[in-house]
Amino acid sequence: MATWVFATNNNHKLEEARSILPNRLGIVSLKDVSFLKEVDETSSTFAGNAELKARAVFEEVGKPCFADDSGLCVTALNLEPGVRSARYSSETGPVDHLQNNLKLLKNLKHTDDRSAYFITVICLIDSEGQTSFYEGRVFGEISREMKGVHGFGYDPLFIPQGYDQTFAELGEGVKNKLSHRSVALRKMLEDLE
Ligand code: ITT
Repeated sequence: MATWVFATNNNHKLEEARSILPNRLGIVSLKDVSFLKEVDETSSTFAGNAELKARAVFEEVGKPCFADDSGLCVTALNLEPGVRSARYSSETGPVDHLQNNLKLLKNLKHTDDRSAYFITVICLIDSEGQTSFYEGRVFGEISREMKGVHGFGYDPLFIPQGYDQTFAELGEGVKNKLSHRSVALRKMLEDLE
């Protein structure tokens, strides 16, 4: 059976992909292929960073793979934190999701426009080294306080359109139906089949 390496160090992303994609795709992790390097995300675009991550793994491991770069874009903040979502509260320190959420709440404190979207761009590299890109978005609003325990990142603050609870309250069943990542992964799956 063919296997696809999901080039991510984020175990939540890996779990989401494994529950959205069929088992027959044989998704393996970076750990499974002993890829231990950190890839610097130096591009100013989601597609550019997704390609950097996928390319680094393809070149070292030689197996078909895909990577996603994702983030939260908030209308009232000129679409920030965007590509800097992981390191919003500190460019240099370790990723701190709590501090990121607190910074976002602070920056939106006096703002009534709470609209935002999550975006994912996947870069897939096939066994011949050909790249393809798939994008997914989910629109919603930023809550006035953090709520819920599921998911990761900004999930405690993101209320998807049509719901009145955050992704972190709604849990993985709902998130995996609606999310930016699930939209992009389903486009990728359609293309592969
Ligand atoms: P890899 O690069 O190893 O895949 P990462 O967590 O560093 O893992 P990104 O560079 O794509 O991933 O950064 C994504 C950041 O955007 C992440 O740290 C969160 O802050 C936010 N984010 C992305 N997808 C999210 C989601 O589904 N739920 C909540 N926050 C998300």
